[in-house]
Amino acid sequence: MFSPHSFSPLVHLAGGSIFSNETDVPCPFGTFKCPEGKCIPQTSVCNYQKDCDKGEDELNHCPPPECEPGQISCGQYVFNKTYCIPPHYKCDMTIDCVDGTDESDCTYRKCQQDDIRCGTPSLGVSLNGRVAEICVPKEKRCDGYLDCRTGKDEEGCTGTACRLDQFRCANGVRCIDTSLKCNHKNDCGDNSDEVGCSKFRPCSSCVCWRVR
Ligand SMILES: [Ca+2]
Ligand SMILES: [Ca+2]
Ligand SMILES: [Ca+2]
Repeated sequence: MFSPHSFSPLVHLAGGSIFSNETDVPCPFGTFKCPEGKCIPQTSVCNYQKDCDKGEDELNHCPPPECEPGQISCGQYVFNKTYCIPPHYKCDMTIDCVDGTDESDCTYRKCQQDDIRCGTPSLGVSLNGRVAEICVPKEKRCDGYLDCRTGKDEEGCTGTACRLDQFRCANGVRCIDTSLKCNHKNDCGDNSDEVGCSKFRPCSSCVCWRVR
């Protein structure tokens, strides 16, 4: 005879839910069984979100996510750990990638006497037995861009300090995403993001207009 358990998933299905918290019942076709017994849709496996209680749906050889344009990827993908980083996080003496590949194969700048000293990175990299410090050329002081992750080079300067992967508007008020540069829209407010751009926008399926 049937045990009450064998009916359980069907009862749940009839109720409009595929979730079952019983560990000894199979999950309906097309679903994934979490160790705690929960059945989750197959589409929730490797969707970069934890659906099983302990995230087992993301731990079974999921492919790494695609990084946003302009970002670079770490060597190893581990769920819930940093995998995509902006390029300037490479070789900045702070370990960002779970496998540390952003700080491998680096030639660090030797600090010059008149350099700006950024301070010891939060995750200090030991070079030749001493904790190294990142230094940036003095020209980077108050140029509106955060060359030091500590922000030391922009301390006490006027205007907004932008990340290195952003565009800084000429009026110094705003930092915008670089994708907004030359998009024929005045995102800065002073139009500086549209200065020096090509007069013609690239042709796709649209009609090309000459922009005066
Ligand atoms: Ca780094
Ligand atoms: Ca700077
Ligand atoms: Ca724009």
